[in-house]
Amino acid sequence: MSPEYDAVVIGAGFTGLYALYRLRELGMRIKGYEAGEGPGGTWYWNRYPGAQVDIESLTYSYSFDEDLQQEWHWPEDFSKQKDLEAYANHVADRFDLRKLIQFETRVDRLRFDEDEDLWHVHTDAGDHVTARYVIAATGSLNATNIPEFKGRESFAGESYHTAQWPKERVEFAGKRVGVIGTGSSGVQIIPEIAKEAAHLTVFQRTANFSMPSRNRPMDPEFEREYKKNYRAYREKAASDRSAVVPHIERDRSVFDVGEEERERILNEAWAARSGFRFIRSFNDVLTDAAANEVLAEFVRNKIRQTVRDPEVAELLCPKTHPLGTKRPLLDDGYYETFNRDNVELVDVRTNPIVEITPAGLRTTAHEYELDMLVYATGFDAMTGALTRMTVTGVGGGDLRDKWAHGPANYLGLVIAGFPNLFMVHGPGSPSVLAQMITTGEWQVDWIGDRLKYLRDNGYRRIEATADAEAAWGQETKAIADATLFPRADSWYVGANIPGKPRVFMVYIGGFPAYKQRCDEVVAEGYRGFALS
Ligand code: NA7
Repeated sequence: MSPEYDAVVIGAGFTGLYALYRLRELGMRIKGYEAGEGPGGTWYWNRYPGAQVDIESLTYSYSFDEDLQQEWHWPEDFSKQKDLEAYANHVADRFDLRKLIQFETRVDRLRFDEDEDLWHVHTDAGDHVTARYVIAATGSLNATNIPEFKGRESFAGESYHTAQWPKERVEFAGKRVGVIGTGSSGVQIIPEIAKEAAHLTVFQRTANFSMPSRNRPMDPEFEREYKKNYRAYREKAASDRSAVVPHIERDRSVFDVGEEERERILNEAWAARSGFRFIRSFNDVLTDAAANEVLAEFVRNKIRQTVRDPEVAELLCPKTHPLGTKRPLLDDGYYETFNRDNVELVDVRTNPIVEITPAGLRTTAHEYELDMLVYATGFDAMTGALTRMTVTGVGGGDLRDKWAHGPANYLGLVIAGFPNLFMVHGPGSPSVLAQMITTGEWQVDWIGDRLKYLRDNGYRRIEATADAEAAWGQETKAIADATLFPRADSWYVGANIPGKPRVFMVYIGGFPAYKQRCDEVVAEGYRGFALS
């Protein structure tokens, strides 16, 4: 039996779009499925007020087409959701990708046919197609997490999750709004709601480290210069561990410099508008707890200088995890928001949320009456998009069972027992700890090269060996264990989802090392893969 498609691409976010482009270039018969009504993935779904990217758009954008990067104009340094969504639509049209994608269709079941070496792909719209390969461009932060609070359904007011925000304008004026969550989404939406709502109550379980983005309209001179040297900037990003430019990198410890010099360096890094850059102002921030604490205290002092009420300021000071071991945030006036009379901060670490009531929310200390509840409660990160589908591999193996103790994988790209299935930004890849458009392009190119090789050499099945997978798991764990990352209860380790196995899910050896590892494997005759 010959499959209908050479490949199905799941997801039309930025990597899914590029995967469609690239595989079509290779002359493949392809089909894309996308749950949203349009392309953009993260930037389609997260349309809450204040949503914007925290890496400069001249970097956080496609590099595969020179005309595209020269012609596209980003209005601000850090693009708003609507501009990123417009860009995704532009790319879909410009490269004629839309016709390859079936929108408003969610892939809900994948089954590998061992006799025919192909995937059966089923959707919630009742489609059933076959494809030799499946590319899961399903995103790292796609499966939304709404905690199972008692009484959640009983709430009489409006409620929204930030990543399922309606397309229609949501009215905050005159309302008592509660926001649960103070991660990236929380710190972006909170200042926006505060400007309009009658009253805003912020329910904070964990204070986070956030830096000012100082977002501003694109400077035409800067844009010209950047575009003139785009190739060099892209090369720099490709050789950077987080795939970002420009960056500050100093090969010295926090303790190698005197206090004055350290303060100067940190202030300079603080102004650099990037958590990645701030952390890398010294070389031991993520490996030495004492060094980390110096930077953490620097940030806490910024918070104390900004927030007028000392008790509120102290509550906003992160003390539960080392700086950088949860995503460092960028904000536009987050801390200043707590100087407003209509904003209240509630500590739900000390007094946890007990239940949602028809009238609002009750903690162990108090009941809060609310007209609207906003869940900025994040995602079942890295694995949720795949484990929410039913994925059946060889011998009837279910991916959920396979990943019950952690997301075993090889190179963050493939999973033993699930042949011909490739992940982009999967667990075990640099994923969310690097700039995801550039790393996504690279992973898609790598996958494309493999598919071409398989086709040109008459193979129709590729799979990771169990040994290679186990070794990759040990390698990624060893890299993480040499850092402070595993100490934090972050979504990088699945700590935000009750019952999720605690495994550090990101490859943090850096993007250049990651590329080298993936390329070495190929150069060594597809080490760790079985081809047939
Ligand atoms: P995050 O970063 O996972 O933030 C979710 C927030 O919701 C975080 O403050 C959580 O507190 C809070 N949360 C989650 N569950 C609960 C419960 N049960 N009670 C109280 N508070 C809760 O998601 P975001 O959408 O903000 O950002 C995701 C990523 O997008 C971001 O890191 C960037 O990479 C882009 P916790 O910290 O778990 O105590």
